[in-house]
Amino acid sequence: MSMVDPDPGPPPVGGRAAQHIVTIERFLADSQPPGSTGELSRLLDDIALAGKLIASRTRRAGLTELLGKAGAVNVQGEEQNLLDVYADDVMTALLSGHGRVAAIVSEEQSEPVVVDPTAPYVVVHDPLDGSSNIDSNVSIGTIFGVYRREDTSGAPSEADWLRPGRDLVAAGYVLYGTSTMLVYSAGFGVHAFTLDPEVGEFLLTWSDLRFPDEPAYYSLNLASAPQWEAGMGRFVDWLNRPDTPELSQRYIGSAVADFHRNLLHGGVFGYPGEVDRPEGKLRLLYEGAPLAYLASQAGGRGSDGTQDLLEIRPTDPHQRTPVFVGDRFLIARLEECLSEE
Ligand code: P6P
Repeated sequence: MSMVDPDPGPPPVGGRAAQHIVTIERFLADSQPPGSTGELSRLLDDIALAGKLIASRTRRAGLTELLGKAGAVNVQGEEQNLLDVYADDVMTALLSGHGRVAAIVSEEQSEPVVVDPTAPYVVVHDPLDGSSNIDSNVSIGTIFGVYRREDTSGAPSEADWLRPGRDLVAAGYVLYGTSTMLVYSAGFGVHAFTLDPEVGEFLLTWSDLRFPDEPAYYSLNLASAPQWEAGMGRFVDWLNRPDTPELSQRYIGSAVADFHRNLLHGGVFGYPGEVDRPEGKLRLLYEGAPLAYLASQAGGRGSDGTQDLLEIRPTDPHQRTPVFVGDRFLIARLEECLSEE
């Protein structure tokens, strides 16, 4: 077997570069809390396999029929890409049939899908966030969150998935970019793995990732500024003052990619509410809350502009919310700007 040299390069300011070759399966097995059944680890292994399969197709999207549109429109009213449908199908297939997942809430499914009614977990996910960028070869990602059911005696119900993000037992994303990375937390820090396509393994690249103390970026679509409330203007003005942290503006239009860059190098990502869309665009359950969970595990925060995203209990699986995730100092300043009259 060729000696895999995952050469993670220098760790970002807030992480520890891997010193040994560790697969995600081994890392999950070794980091299980005492008394664990191993079911959550195996569920996360299933998601890692789904990420490998989706990565394989995403890498070739430009060369196969998958680049096109599926011809359908999802519950969001967004035209589905073939890759959206493929990613959703793969996640459903790999999360079914093992007695681990009772129900799946997906951006691509109008209703939650009941899988194994007496199983202990519920998975919420956006199978391919940022898919509108597929044809321009921009990084896109799968975002997921895992809840442990409090009562498995009956069939899964909305009490199992309409949960605040503080109830998550794990969350993460798979980023399909220049390399494929899986970043997750199960409540004990944030850890990043890079897929080595030659051996088909996610290898530990950085452990205990934390937002650097000094942020470098802010990610806002300034073209939408005329649609924002006045407080957002005060925040952007504050960001650009000479006596505040000198940040660069980077906005990819793919939340996972923006979040990932800010996690490694410091910063904040935001999708504010707008005049004609005060609830914003991103979904609370399977986009905002998982990213806020990761942010909180990495020393940052998630907010809707007024409160911690992890405290909001959704009333609908596809509920939208303004989303701000990243550096806790920048988010505190943003909340101040939005609260000023
Ligand atoms: P806009 C991608 O469609 C997405 O859901 C997020 O990944 C991304 O941050 C946002 O929408 C981009 O939206 O309106 O700026 O193009």
